[in-house]
Amino acid sequence: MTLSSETNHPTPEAPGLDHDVIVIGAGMSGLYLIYRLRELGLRVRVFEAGTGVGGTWYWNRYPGARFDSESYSYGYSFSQELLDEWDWSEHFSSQPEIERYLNFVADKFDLRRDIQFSSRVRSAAYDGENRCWNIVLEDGSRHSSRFMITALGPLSAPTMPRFAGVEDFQGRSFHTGLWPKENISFAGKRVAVIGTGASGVQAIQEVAKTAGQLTVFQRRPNWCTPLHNRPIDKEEMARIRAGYPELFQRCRETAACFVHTVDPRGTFEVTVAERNAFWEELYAGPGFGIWQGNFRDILTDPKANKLLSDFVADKIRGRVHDPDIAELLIPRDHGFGTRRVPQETHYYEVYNRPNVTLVSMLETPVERITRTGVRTSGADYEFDIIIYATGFDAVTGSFDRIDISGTDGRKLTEEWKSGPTTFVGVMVEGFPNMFMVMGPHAALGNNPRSIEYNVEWVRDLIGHMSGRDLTVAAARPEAVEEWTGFVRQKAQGLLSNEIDSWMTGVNMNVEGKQTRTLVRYSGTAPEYREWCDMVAAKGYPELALA
Ligand code: N01
Repeated sequence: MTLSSETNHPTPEAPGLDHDVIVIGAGMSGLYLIYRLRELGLRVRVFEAGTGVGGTWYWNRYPGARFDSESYSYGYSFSQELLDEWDWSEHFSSQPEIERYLNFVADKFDLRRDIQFSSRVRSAAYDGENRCWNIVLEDGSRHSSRFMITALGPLSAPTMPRFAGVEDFQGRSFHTGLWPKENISFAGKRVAVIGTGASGVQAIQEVAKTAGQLTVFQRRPNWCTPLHNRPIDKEEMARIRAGYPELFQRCRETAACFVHTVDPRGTFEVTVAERNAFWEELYAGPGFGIWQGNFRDILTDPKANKLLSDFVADKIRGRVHDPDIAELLIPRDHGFGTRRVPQETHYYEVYNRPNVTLVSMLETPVERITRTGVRTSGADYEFDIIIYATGFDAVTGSFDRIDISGTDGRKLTEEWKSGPTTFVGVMVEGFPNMFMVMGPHAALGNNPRSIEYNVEWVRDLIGHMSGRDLTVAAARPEAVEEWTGFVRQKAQGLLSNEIDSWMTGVNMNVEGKQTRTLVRYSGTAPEYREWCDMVAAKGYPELALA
């Protein structure tokens, strides 16, 4: 056991290994891991596929990309200095500002020296004899470490639709999640957007402003509600800064770490007038209030959910001039909030513009992409630019894209074939010394709040091992079973778990992901933390430590 000169903390011996910890990904999780693991005096190496930090906020630089969480609730909370130094310019900041923020963090804490950019991990294999992970990058280089931590992000494996002819298109085409750094002009161009999830909605409302002609290809519509973004001036920022302790405390108490608090009343416990007044207030309020701060039963009681859906449907009808288009934009296959609610700014009004056309792929499916555009069962369309806002192979997809093998060569993709099983979303049985931040079955939501918790939990576990000369941590099968059972139990009764979406592991564009699986933990974040805190307090009996 050696002592780190910087911190006087013991470090786990890793003779002959290149690093103590290899982290995959330099997004919000990876950056914070460097900061916290350095406290243990560990030699950390982060491999990042991109050329810069930011993860999601590095790749998703499509027009209109911005926060759907209040900016100040999304930043890191761990450093008072950082909170004091950084000013947010909008309640829901845009991608360029978020990327600037994450670069500011990387510079402030000198994190870059532990990151190797343009380095995509191809494979990772556990070596039981030497108690280490062997990692191979796309360039063929090999790297070993005692621990491997995945900081891949739940939405980082973009997926293209399985349309014939995608390669044939002679114009320019982009996926929202792989947007280039160069400025793309839409002025006077014929532009298609395929997909109307949160990314598509943000892109559509922005592209419509300048495109010569914008054609939106929508399969299943989503329930979108107004973001109500506005700038933050110096005085308001000072008030926000003064309120940070209360803000982060509130985020610790809410189910999904957002600032919005569920109303304890039931939908049918109030009068019709009270209910409608409350919903009007929420619809006029910022962010996810109408989703995360509504009556307690709107996401569990089908009748309550139907009433709210009808309320939002009427809002859509009131905003779209052409009644036929309005009806096309109203979801029929799922209730409000049972899929992720896209946040919008004049999105529905886009369809009142003369330069915008909506094509329902439910009525006229896309048959193929052609050299000049898109062919549906109804017509041929010509485009200069096609934007694929077709989403991600979520949660487990980024793991599937790396060849990860554990004890006895067990493949992670095989283990998770019919859905992931984990221990507290951080460990997988048969994959010792591999820890996941924001992996399947961790508490998703307002992610940075969960990232900070997850990272600190992993840091504490490694610290616990270091202090006791332990070099292997493996999740016990019975602990995985118990946690997975809890995840299953918490999924019961939530309407969103009865709907196909990335949140239920469905992606029609990915082989083997056509049926719903339990990829997500649906309990509350406080319950999640209570469980994890207990594990740590008891000294990790759920793990085999050696
Ligand atoms: O992806 P999505 P996203 N043929 O999967 C359509 C986060 N996010 O990138 O619904 C035809 O939601 C698909 O149609 P359908 C957020 O958590 C956050 O928009 O399957 N259509 C759908 O309309 C979000 O939930 C922020 O019928 C096809 C769309 O493409 C998550 O990322 C911003 C198709 C995909 O929607 C994912 O959002 C943006 C096909 N073959 C995103 N394949 C912020 O916080 C796909 N589609 C700001």
